[in-house]
Amino acid sequence: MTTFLEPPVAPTAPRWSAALERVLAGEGLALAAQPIVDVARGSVVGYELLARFDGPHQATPDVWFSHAERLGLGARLDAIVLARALDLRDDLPDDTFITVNISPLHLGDPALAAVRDRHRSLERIVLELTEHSAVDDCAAVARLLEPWREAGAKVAIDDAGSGYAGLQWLLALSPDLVKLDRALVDHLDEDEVKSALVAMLGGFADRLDAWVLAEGVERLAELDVLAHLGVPLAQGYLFRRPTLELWPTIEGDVRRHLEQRPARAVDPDRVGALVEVVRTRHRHEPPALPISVVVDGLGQPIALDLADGTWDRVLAVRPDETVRAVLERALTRDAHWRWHPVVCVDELRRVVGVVRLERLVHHVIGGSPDRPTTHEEEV
Ligand code: G
Ligand code: MN
Repeated sequence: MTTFLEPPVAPTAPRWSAALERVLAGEGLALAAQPIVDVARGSVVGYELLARFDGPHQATPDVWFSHAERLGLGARLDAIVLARALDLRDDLPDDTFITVNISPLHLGDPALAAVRDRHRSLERIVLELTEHSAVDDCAAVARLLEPWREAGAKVAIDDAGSGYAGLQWLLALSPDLVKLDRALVDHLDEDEVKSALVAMLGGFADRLDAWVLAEGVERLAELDVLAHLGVPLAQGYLFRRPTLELWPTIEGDVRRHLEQRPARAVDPDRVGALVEVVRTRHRHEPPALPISVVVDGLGQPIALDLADGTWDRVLAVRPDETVRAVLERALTRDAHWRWHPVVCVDELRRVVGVVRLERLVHHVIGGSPDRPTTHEEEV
């Protein structure tokens, strides 16, 4: 695939410097949004925000960004896009996030740091690290990310599996989200090598505790293979093209296709069968008795709120882990919290419920504790 990242040097070259200064002053820049879809549920869980320019010349966003870079304005351009994204966050639908593209080379730039420091928290913001030239020093990028992570931002590696974002990046940056390059997704239903690579990257992401997002999904056949491989998130023209409309929903026929897939059966030997639904609450809300889970803006667990008013750490488990394996993990915890419930989370690490230790023990020794009725039953 050829992209024209090099600025054209025709004698009629538009006055990029003036055009960019206008954008940096806040004019002629708009953010388009493209939905990010939870493959298992068919719901929108987030939006990638993409810069769109209306300037004196018909140039694609890539060309704008490369001219900005050439003129030393790249970080300021990333900064104004991020600032706009943060303004839009106030109207973001519940339990969704936004992703913004940022060059890793700009993370330490004062223009970007200023935007970061103007906000109390960067919760619900995912920084997509996009780089079209090889960045050798992954460790330096990881250090630059620290203040962003401390402020609550999550990190995505864009174009994973392409030549630029290899396994080394994933290891060094330990991202929250791995965005599979479009080229890997394109016709993967007809290409065993691509689907094997996606499965491999999925396994790798699991180890890093990251979620995988497949980009550039254009065909239902691709979506079905991705779902079969357990890829939790997807994005692409199939669902919706980027649009200036906030906040875009997905095409009705694709949503129906996702909703009509049969629900997975509950295996009695997996912890999913022992989950009890409990109240979740945000940090500032009052506790709910006897137990509740404190969650962040994405519904991911921060702490377990115990009946005696104390908070504790969370041991997060997935519904498809075996009861025995979870019990073993739970019992390796320090004595003070060994017997506390574990928190069951879905593919996006959102709270599904809790599992009490006594239920796990009962199951393993063959007793029959009261069966919860809150889990998904096969229909
Ligand atoms: O690398 P990054 O993911 O940031 O690229 C985003 C670009 O990809 C946007 O300009 C968007 O318009 C484009 N895009 C989004 N979905 C699709 C798709 O399904 N197919 C193709 N070819 N391009 C897409
Ligand atoms: Mn991107």
